[in-house]
Amino acid sequence: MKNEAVGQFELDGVVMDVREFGNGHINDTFLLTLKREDGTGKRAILQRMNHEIFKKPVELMENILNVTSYLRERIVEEGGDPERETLNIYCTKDGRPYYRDSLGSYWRAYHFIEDATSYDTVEKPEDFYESAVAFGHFQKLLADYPAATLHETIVGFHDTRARFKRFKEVVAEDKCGRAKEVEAEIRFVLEHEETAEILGKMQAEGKLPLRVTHNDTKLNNIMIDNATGKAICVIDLDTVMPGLAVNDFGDSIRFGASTGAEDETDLSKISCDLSLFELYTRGFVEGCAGRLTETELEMLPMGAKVMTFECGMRFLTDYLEGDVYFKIHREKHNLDRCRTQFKLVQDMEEKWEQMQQIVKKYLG
Ligand code: ADP
Ligand code: GN1
Ligand code: MG
Repeated sequence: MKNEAVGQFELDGVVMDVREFGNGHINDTFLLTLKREDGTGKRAILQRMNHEIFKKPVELMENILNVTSYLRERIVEEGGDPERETLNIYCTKDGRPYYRDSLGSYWRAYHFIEDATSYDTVEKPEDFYESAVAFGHFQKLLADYPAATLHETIVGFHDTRARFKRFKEVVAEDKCGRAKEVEAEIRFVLEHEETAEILGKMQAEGKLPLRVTHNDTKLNNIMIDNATGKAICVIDLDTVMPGLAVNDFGDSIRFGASTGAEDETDLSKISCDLSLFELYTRGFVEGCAGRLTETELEMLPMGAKVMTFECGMRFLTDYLEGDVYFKIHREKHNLDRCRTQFKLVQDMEEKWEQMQQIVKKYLG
């Protein structure tokens, strides 16, 4: 259906080529090559939003339009370049930020951010540091955004307690008959009930403030400028909604401070690299520019552990449910992903004291 969608957007030229692009687990992303009237080339991104996951794509696009317009103003105030430092939407020929095709799928198009790369692994520690500054800065830029006006694009997205409860239901149902083979992993989840509880509890008690957060702070959701090495743009804004700063921090650590890929099958390659942890902590605290409370700072290691645990639990839930949420590229892919996350949690537990010591350096 991409061919139907391509023709609907008010693009900067004639579409010459359409091909699949990127390594996201959720949306279908395509790269469009365009030819402008003056004969020069241009590129654009076309995405089919996953409306099984994002149930209200129209509200989602309203969030993105509002957040990117707001960011645009802040970026201009800071003297930045809003064409490259935030996502820019192409509207359809009838002026909407999305197109609904004849099968009911929703599509959107973005300006392509040229001369920048999104990395799937930390190739250079500096990139990870830069991504930390950018995610922290993103939070700072949105600090005064009226959070209550944002739609919750996935209800309870990082409500780890609710996910824990759902996990137990999925195990009890065991609709694909897979529970038997993953008894050890199930036990690991059940032994971590406290980890599932802690941040929600602190939030309910008013110890952690609700902020506008990104909620999917993987390294590949940042564009890094090829020439300067600076992280210029935070992308994948589908999950921007009220959340916890420690979770934004934690999700980055989960992905970027791991010594192996998210789906590595050799678990001996998986651990939490403390020098990357420290580098990210430094960058994130700098980017947030004094906005984090003392309790938030103290809870950064917990954010890392909870996000890693939650993600592992989500992969395992999806495995037990028959791989209905995350895109998989091989059999047991979600199980492999789950195992790396639990290995990381274990490793963080062993390094807990050191993680606390690192964060202490940035307190006060
Ligand atoms: P998903 O939710 O599936 O992860 P993303 O929005 O993160 O989807 O897009 C997937 C990939 O496409 C990104 O990791 C990035 O490489 C690329 N991408 C997305 N938007 C842009 C853009 N505006 N310019 C350049 N590349 C982009
Ligand atoms: C998904 O969309 P993507 O690939 O950036 C997921 C994240 C997970 C991540 C695990 C909307 O992120 O929550 O942490 O996969 N996004 C959604 O790699 O569920
Ligand atoms: Mg992404």
